Amino acid sequence: MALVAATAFFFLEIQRVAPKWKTSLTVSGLVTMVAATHYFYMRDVWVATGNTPTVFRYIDWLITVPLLMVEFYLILSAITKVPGGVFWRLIIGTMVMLIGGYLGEAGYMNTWVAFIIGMAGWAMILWEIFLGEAGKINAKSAPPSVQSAFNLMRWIVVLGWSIYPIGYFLGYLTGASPDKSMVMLNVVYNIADVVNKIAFGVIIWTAAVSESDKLQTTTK
Ligand SMILES: *C/C=C(C)/C=C/C=C(C)/C=C/C1=C(C)CCCC1(C)C
Repeated sequence: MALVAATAFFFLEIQRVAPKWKTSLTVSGLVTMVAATHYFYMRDVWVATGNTPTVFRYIDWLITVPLLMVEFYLILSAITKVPGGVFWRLIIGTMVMLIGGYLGEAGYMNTWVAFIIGMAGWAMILWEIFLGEAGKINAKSAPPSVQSAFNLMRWIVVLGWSIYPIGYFLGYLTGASPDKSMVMLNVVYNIADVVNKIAFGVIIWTAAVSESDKLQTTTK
């Protein structure tokens, strides 16, 4: 329900911000909308069968995580020209991370090997936003409000996202009984999704509103 409410909020706020920020808010609303829809599917699977809805969770992530990565690209593009390589490196890192995780969770690969592949994908993303070109463009060209948004967003990708590998670890790698560990896994993933999708969008909304207000006062 929080994801549904966040969707309404982001979509309604689109009309309040300057044109070059509208796409960022649209994408934030799409992320929470796609996730809310998948949570309805996931709830049905869980209630009807008691099984972990792994397939729906990964379909959701395969759509929403690339969209979150697009946000990094968009907020930098709102202020300067950004090479396409930034976008592709973020997407490739995302795919390695999620495909690795899925192969482990769905039982197609040893859970430890899959975990390590997933961690490598996440490391690629972190490298790009901290030390790679995206991080450099932010440090060089972004105004203070965008820099602080970019900075908060990348800490979400470090701290907020670290909840997922912890969930995976608790779900598959502790040796606990599947019944208990699957409840843990789902609770942890659910909390992580709320934080990482809604808080991430709110940070972008803050930068968009403050940059738009600035434009308004300078043109008056
Ligand atoms: C909205 C959904 C989001 C932000 C999902 C993010 C998912 C991850 C950061 C998953 C990470 C994983 C690893 C780093 C290791 C392997 C297992 C995963 C896929 C859970």
